[in-house]
Amino acid sequence: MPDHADVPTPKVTRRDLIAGGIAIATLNPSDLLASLDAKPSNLTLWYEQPAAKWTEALPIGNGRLAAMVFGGIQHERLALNEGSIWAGGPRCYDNPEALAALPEIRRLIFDGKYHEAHDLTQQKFMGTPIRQAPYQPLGDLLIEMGHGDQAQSYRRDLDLDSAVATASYSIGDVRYSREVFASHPANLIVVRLTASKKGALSFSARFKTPHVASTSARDNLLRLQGKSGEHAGMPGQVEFVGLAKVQPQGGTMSLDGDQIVVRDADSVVILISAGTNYVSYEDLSADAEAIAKRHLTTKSYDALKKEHIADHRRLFRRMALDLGPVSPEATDKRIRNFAKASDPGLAALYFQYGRYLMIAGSRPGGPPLTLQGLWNESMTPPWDSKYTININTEMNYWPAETCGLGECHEPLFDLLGQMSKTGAKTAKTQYGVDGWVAHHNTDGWRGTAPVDGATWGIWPMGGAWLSTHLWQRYLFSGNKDELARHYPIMKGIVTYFLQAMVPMPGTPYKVTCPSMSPEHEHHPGVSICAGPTMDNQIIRDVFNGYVGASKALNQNLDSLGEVEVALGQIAPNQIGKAGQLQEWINDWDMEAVELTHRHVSHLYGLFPSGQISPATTPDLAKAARRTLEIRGDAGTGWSLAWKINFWARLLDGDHAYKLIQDALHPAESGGSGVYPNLFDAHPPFQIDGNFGFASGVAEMLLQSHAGALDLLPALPSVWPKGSIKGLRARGGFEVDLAWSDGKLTSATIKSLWGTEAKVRYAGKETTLNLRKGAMKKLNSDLQ
Ligand code: FUC
Repeated sequence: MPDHADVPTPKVTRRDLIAGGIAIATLNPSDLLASLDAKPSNLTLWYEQPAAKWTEALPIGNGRLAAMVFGGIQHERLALNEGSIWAGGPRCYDNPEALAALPEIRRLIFDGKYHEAHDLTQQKFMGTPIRQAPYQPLGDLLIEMGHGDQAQSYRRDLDLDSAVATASYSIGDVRYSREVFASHPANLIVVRLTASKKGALSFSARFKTPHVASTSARDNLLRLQGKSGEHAGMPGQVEFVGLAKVQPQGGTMSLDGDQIVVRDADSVVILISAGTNYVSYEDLSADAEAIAKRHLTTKSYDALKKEHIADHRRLFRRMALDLGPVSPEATDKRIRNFAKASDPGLAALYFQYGRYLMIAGSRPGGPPLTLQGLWNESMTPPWDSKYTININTEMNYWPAETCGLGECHEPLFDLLGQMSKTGAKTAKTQYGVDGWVAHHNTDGWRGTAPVDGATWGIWPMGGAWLSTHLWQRYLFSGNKDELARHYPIMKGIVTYFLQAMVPMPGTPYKVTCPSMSPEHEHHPGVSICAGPTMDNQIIRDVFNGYVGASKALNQNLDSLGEVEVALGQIAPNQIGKAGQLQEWINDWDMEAVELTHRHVSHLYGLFPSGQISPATTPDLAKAARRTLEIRGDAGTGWSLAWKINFWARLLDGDHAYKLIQDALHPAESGGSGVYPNLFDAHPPFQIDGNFGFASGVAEMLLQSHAGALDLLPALPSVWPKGSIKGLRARGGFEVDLAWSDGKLTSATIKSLWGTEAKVRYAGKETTLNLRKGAMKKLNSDLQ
């Protein structure tokens, strides 16, 4: 951003300072500069007013530290998070009484006594305590400007291409600007305040936190120190320290209680750092203070910014998406107008925002994305802002591989490694078997026992579903060393199912029991059952992935026979009396409590799995379509996002687009959709829908699960012309596509590791044999 230092006195006209909407001739010099900052791209979220609510503020993050930037004129608020602040402390949730009750629970289920099975499960099988711990905020850095609130020519924005949030405005003859970014390489949040006139910056700054904590100021350092909150009788044990180093140029600095007061400065840089004692779910031995201090660098602002932008762009610029015209309006207006105006650019922006949030929220070595990513302002957030693993955490990572952010997937693999340890205890304690298991939630302490209540918790598939990401990862990366590291986690899940599945009386099948089709009651008051369709689909993927991994790594080949036998004992997908794909092993679907239930779990086989597809299983694909018709389009944010992916896999781009429209509905007017800051609304805010959307758009433009690279498989008619660069496909391919009049004009396919690729488009097919690193450009005839 250019320095405003020598700008002549501005006479400000309030105008759209945005790409495409500026009549340059009407601008005075300061507006002109501001407009140059607003570079004409579709990678900016921007607003004409400060954020009044948290869901209007703009998120930044470095994979560990995060902030929501409000862009206030007089009162600036940075709502801060550090990714390891969990209430309570290390604990095991397993219920030692469970194992004794298991045979009776199973008997009751097989006898069709679901209510009795539910009650016994609730009494004897649920984890202790029954609720897991919430993820909690660090606190706020508050900046109180001395210049009042009456500003003109206000603008704030978040540039996705540089990952810098900016606010600027004029008061009298001074133009004030603020930049905030979260640097991954420096492990800091960096703030810079500038003014167009020397000595014009006066403000006070302090920390504030909802925790029981102390705040203080000494020399040029603000300090926040505390412990996380209590959870289920256990005092919070995560110690945290937040530091903010205030570095003014010019002016004076003094202390006032726990505040630092700056007067008449020319510019100021504030470095925000934080540390906790959290090493892992079982180890709280780190030195919070030392970590926070270590990162308070002496590097210059310009050097920090340059390093940050380079780091961010290395990931972000792997992809580009153009879906057509871009509205010049402010982002909140674009959201409000989306249903009536032609603004395909908003869908492209929202797609890129999903990628931005993944880069900001999930980096190697850091925590995996919670229900809110890294961003949470509440001590008691919705669903504890933890990991709901019966859809939400998996959805968070759906775009990681397809959208070129493979390394951002890694925190999930770390989580899996840890859960495979806690889950081994749960498997032994509650089921009396080897291997590992996790139910529908986990938290900072990597709880794996069933929690919350039997209606939601008694589902032994959370770890299994997450573990399918390990094989998928290999299909994209081809990295055998990494696969070998993940292999014991995969083997542990397989071991669990080989031992824990039981014969279902009267059938040739072995099933999970007890289980459920997530959160859906097949009869009033009961979700508990045996062998629901989703479980069978997930286990099929788990077993097949393990067989594939064993062969790729040349390990355990002589014991694969047992897995092959078990594969043959899994109940098949079935088509029910309404022509639908059956959700349960019995055809209960049309009797179920909520025909339009938000979870469409049994379509796991359609997406994310590739078990069902129009090309390979046309009858099942037709049944899946029927299921979606019965379910209807409405749903929570993540449910809408899942349905984009489903319709893309059914090759129906126009229906997928209908869900895109629903997903971009303004949440302000009620229901699911998006908040002004483009955070997804369940409601309330839940980040899974952001990532599910990005995945859905990728699936509309390229698929690679059905034995070929399928180009533009579900292009909607509203996107007749466009291009995408950098999509990734299984087998190690990078794909760039361009289309016009709704038809492919060119496809460039690069092989990242030198394997054969079958390519399909509009009924045509070709096979490419590219050497590693080689590239081939195809036309619409695939020539
Ligand atoms: C599952 C969903 C809810 C919500 C919660 C976090 O339980 O059924 O809709 O997303 O997770």
